[in-house]
Amino acid sequence: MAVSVSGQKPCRAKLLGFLYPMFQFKRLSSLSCLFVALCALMDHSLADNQEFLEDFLKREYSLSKPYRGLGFSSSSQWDLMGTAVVTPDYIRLTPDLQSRQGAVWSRIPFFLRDWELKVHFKISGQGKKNFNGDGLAMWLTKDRMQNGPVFGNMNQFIGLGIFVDTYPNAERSHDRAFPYISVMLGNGTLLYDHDQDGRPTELGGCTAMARNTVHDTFVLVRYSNSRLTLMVDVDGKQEWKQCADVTGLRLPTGYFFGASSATGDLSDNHDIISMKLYELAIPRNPEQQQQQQQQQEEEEEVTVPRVDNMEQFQVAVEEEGMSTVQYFFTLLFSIMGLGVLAVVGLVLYGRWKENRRKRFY
Ligand SMILES: *[C@@H]1O[C@H](CO)[C@@H](O)[C@H](O)[C@H]1NC(C)=O
Ligand SMILES: [Ca+2]
Repeated sequence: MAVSVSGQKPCRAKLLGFLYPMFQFKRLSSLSCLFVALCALMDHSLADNQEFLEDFLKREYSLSKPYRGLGFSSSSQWDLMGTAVVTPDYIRLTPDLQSRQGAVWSRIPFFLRDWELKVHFKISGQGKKNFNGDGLAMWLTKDRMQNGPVFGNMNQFIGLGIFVDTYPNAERSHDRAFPYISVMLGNGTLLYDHDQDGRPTELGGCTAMARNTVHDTFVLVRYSNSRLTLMVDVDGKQEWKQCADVTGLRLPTGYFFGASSATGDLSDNHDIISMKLYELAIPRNPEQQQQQQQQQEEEEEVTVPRVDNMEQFQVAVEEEGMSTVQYFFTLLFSIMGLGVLAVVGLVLYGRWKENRRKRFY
């Protein structure tokens, strides 16, 4: 059951744990190709490995077919909310209809420190491109089961939000293509701004053509040692592409996983097929272990989510905006400047000609 989805790409999901230092390379694709090839060669040893690694799947924090008891059984570890419904093959957060909000939330507070969340989702609808919305979000937050304007969850949330934004609200849509996936860390006062598609609070993101695809679409969130990496697999090539990488991100424990979605004037079907939480076993030597312990003690004090080098991101976002505006004005003034020069040139030329004519008389 739970194996069915991860079974399609067993080697990559497992090997990612050992690929960690390689994430900095953008050319992850070629690496994963290599590993897929290696996996094929080592099929047998992997079969042994599989059981061992399956232990790291934390079923209590995972959501996969068949969604037994979900939404009505008291023994279920997840709750449904709003328009969310369970079918044999997916959890539909919203149907392709206007003004709907739906969500699914874990009931159990989450305390693991090194983890990886793999979300299999599907966004589909009748609307033409950019006439659909609004997208879906995945959460690890202090509060659960709240209604609100941020993809069907409350604003000023506390914790992590990963947004698959399918509609460009801001006029400046030319600077990025949609759907756009982004990361935000809420601290209770920060506001997600829909009108700007969350640009001011975004810690990182990427374009991901994850709507109306024939193949499966996945997002992978990895959190370990205060580093959050976001990867996507939406091209049907069975490889992860890096989408965001945030260091110095402090996230308190005891939060809840969830996924939510909302439609407005524009709509889509927003489906969750699975959310699988893996505990990461990070190999550490004793020195690192001590360091880790120290770090953990420090982290006990983290009660509000924060990013150590927050300013860096804010500047980056502004700079990006400025440069576009600057570019526009530079171009505008250049054209205007050339126009003025041309007029001045013509006037001067005219006078010069007139003077010459006068001289000849
Ligand atoms: C949340 O972050 C913003 C921006 O970094 C900061 O101005 C604000 O004081 C923070 N709020 C809390 C409750 O820490
Ligand atoms: Ca949007």
